[in-house]
Amino acid sequence: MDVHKIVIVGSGSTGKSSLYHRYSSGSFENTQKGDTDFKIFETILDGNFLSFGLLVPPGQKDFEKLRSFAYYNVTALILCYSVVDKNSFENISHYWINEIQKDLGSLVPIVLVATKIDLKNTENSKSVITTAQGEQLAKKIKASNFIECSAKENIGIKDVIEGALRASDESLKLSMCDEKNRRFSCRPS
Ligand SMILES: Nc1nc2c(ncn2[C@@H]2O[C@H](COP(=O)(O)OP(=O)(O)OP(=O)(O)O)[C@@H](O)[C@H]2O)c(=O)[nH]1
Ligand SMILES: [Mg+2]
Repeated sequence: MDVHKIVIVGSGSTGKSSLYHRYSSGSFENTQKGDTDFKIFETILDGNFLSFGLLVPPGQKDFEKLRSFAYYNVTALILCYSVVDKNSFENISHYWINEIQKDLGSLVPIVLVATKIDLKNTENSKSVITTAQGEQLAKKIKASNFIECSAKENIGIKDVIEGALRASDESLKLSMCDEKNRRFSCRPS
C-alpha cells in the first residue's frame, strides 16, 4: 500500500494547526503558537482506501532545522498564507519556496492554500489578498492546485486535504513509473 505523508507549512499564525484540527476533530480549537501536530488518518478517496500521515511543524524561522526532519519522505506539501497577512503571502516566494527547494528539490507537489477567508469581508478590503492574486502566485510557483479555506467557518478544509492526497497519489504513481523504467533500462541485455 502507498504511504502518503502530507506536511502543512507556511509562516507563523497562518492557521496551519487550525486547519489540521478542523480536519482531524471537526472543530475550531484553541491552538498553541509553535505546536507540532501529527496523526495518521485513513480515508476513502475516489473509491480507493488511503492511509496517510498529516504533519504540521511550526512556521517560525527558528524551527527551520525541525522542519528539515518533517520534510523527510514527504509526498505532498500544503503551503499556506493568510489572506489577511500580506507578509505571509510574500513569504511564499521570498522564503518558503527556497526552503522547500533546498530540502526537497522541485519534485514534491505543492498545494497552495489561502487561509482565513472568513476575514475577507471584515478586514480592510485594500490589504486583503484576492483570489486572483492567489491564483497568480500558484502559477508562478507551479503549484499543482490552489484552494481557499477557512478553518473557523469550515470552508474548503476537506478540499485542501483531498487536493493534497490526489497530488500525492499522482506523484507517487509517476515516481513508481520512473523507478520501473529505470530498472528496465538498467537491466543487462
Ligand atoms: N478568523 C479566523 N482565524 C483563524 C482561522 N484559522 C486560524 N485562525 C486563528 O489564527 C491564529 C493562528 O492560528 P494557528 O492555527 O495556531 O496558526 P499556525 O499557522 O499553526 O501558527 P504556528 O504554529 O505559530 O506556525 C489563531 O488565533 C487562530 O484562532 C480562520 O480560518 N479564521
Ligand atoms: Mg501551529
